[in-house]
Amino acid sequence: MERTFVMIKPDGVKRGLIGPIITRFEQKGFHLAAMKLMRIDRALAERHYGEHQDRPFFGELVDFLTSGQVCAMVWEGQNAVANTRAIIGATNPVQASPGTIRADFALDIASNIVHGSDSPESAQREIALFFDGAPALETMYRMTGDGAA
Ligand code: YYY
Ligand code: MG
Repeated sequence: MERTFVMIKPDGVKRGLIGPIITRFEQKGFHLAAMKLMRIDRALAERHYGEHQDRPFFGELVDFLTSGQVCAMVWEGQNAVANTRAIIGATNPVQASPGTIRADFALDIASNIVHGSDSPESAQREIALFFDGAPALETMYRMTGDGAA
């Protein structure tokens, strides 16, 4: 059993797409282990996307991620990291296959609705960043609305 970190970005939350996105992971057979609606600060956004800090789009990426609430989630199941990335689709929605979240819900690479960890190591790092350590093994639904806009 593997765990991965998925985050619905501010565009997905604002457009009311939390439900349809969660449905896709549930339909595939994954188990929602943790969920938190939250507003993140620049420090957390910068740490989360630390690998991209030298890329030209980094500043805009951090602006975007801190522009509204995000829905942070932990999903678990077989090959959760790779399977989740497949459901999410290619980074650029133009290249994403029909039926993936990014192909079906997004137009632009900068606002591509959802994030998914790219490896088990990234998943572990990101879960720790967003959930203050690994969530309890039992299902934990926590809708806090921290710092709601
Ligand atoms: O893992 P994934 O989200 O598919 O792509 P990354 O290469 O890790 O980039 C993270 C994030 O950065 C991407 O989801 C959108 C944004 N981005 C961008 O705005 N412009 C690019 N040319 C590449 C990525
Ligand atoms: Mg990535």
